[in-house]
Amino acid sequence: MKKLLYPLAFALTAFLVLYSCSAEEEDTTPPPQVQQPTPEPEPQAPTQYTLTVTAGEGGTVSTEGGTYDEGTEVTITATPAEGFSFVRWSDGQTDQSINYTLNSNTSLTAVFEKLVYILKKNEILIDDPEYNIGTFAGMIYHTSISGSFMYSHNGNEYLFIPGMACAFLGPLSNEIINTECESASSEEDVEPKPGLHFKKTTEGWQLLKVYNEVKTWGIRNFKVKDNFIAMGDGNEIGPGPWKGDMWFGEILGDEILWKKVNTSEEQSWHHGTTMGDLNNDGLMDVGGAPGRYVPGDVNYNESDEVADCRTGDGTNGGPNFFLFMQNQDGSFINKDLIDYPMSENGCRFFNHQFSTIEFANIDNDLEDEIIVSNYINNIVVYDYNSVSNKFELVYKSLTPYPDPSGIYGSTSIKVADFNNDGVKDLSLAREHDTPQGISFSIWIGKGNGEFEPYSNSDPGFNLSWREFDIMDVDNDGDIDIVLRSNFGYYTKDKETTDDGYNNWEWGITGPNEAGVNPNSPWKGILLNELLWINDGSGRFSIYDEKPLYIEGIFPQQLKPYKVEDKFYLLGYRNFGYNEQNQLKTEFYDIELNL
Ligand SMILES: [Ca+2]
Ligand SMILES: [Ca+2]
Ligand SMILES: [Ca+2]
Ligand SMILES: [Ca+2]
Repeated sequence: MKKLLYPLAFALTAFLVLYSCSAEEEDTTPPPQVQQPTPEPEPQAPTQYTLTVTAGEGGTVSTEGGTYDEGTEVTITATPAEGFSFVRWSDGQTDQSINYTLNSNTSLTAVFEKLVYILKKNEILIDDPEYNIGTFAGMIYHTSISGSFMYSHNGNEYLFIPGMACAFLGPLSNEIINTECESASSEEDVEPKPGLHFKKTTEGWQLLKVYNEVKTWGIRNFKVKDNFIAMGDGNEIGPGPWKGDMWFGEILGDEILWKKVNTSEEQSWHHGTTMGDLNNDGLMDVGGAPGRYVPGDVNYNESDEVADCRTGDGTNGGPNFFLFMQNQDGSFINKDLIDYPMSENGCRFFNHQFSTIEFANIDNDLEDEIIVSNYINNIVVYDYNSVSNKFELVYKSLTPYPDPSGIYGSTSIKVADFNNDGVKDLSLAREHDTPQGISFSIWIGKGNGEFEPYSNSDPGFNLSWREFDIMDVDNDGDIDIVLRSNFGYYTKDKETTDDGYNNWEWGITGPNEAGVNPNSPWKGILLNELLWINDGSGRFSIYDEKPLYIEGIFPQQLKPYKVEDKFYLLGYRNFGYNEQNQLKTEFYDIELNL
């Protein structure tokens, strides 16, 4: 069979070759006049590709993609969520909305990043019908002292600006537009002023109330704890001796129920103010320093021991702190519960002024201790002795630190565990009116009731801060320090650190004109130097991970607060009065992403 098939296959091949040659020859002949219609070519199925579009953290995309014919142009748009900005697409394109032509299977991701800050501005008008024009402007501008405070209650945020006399400043520089205090020789010559109470709403910060129930000359120190507030008048009107009232507030919804803690005979200069439970009866007690000078029993008039006691009146007396103990009925009574120590020569220890006071439970027993500091930075702790029913000296620092010259006045003490060893530590702010002066220091608790000076930071006077808050601003578990700014931190150039935002002292008018003078060289604020970040051991350095620069706003005060893990600075500024004598006030609510 095989032999038969072979010649057959050969013959067939020869035929095909011949036929093929003749077909080629036929191609050269003209086409026929009438052609049969050629069938449409079978339509080729187009190539399809898949586009996958996804959004990274912080935004959305207009489409998830799909399967498209080759060459299809698809429009896709990336939209950042609040607090984020669009950066780019994963293929490198930087337009938020792109037309993408599909030529292969493609995945595209929109990349977003968190904004350094979210700024919300709102402006309000504050009626000032009853008080001298300039009063509220001076309180917003806050020329001198540091008593404005914020607090949270029932998930809401509040700001209280205590009344201040003798601060009648216009919105520009140091323009005095009211002279009520020009000839005042003491606070008695001047009417105290009401506080201003604000709340954060969905429409921004709004005035809740002008608080005529709590009129003050100048609050310097305050403390907010649980639902209670203590604030002490630390005005320095006239040559002194200065005096004012201590106030206790109970937070009830949007209200604060204020009461005066002292009698009129008990008015004092409350450079320091604190609050806590000194006797474990569940009622807040209020403390004020330096307190009242109390003469001693021994007269040293005729010997050089006068110098040893240094009391000025030749006795072994000294200032007694005010300890306003709260009674069950909510009233307060000043009780002299401190057993002030005497030295061997019969002089009283610490007969100089202690300018700040704090109540805090350092040893974790049932009561708070009394912690005080004076102008040479001694830190002294008194603890309750249930046998004597007195607070007795348990610690006195050996070394004035860091400045033995004694020119740094203590302004406030705050207690926290700054080095995370489970033992409470102290932070202490100071002031001085020279450019070298304002600083704060950390004293580490040793666990035996003693403290050790550990670190010292000097943010410098040019930053114009007074007092500080402690909170974990960057959510790393370590307590950080936030300076409380009086005037804001203006900058000419956000990149300049040596001659820019800190090249400014009180009295220079430039920064105050910024925002209203288009030719002002000041461009905005730089917030880095407000934030002192804890390295976990209790050493602090300026936040420097990125510039916290905000262009075009010039707050006169900046106050920090936190809501859950979000960190904010609330700034505000006055722009003077309108024709109806209403104070124009602008709020800058700044959420920072650190
Ligand atoms: Ca108590
Ligand atoms: Ca205690
Ligand atoms: Ca500690
Ligand atoms: Ca921290």
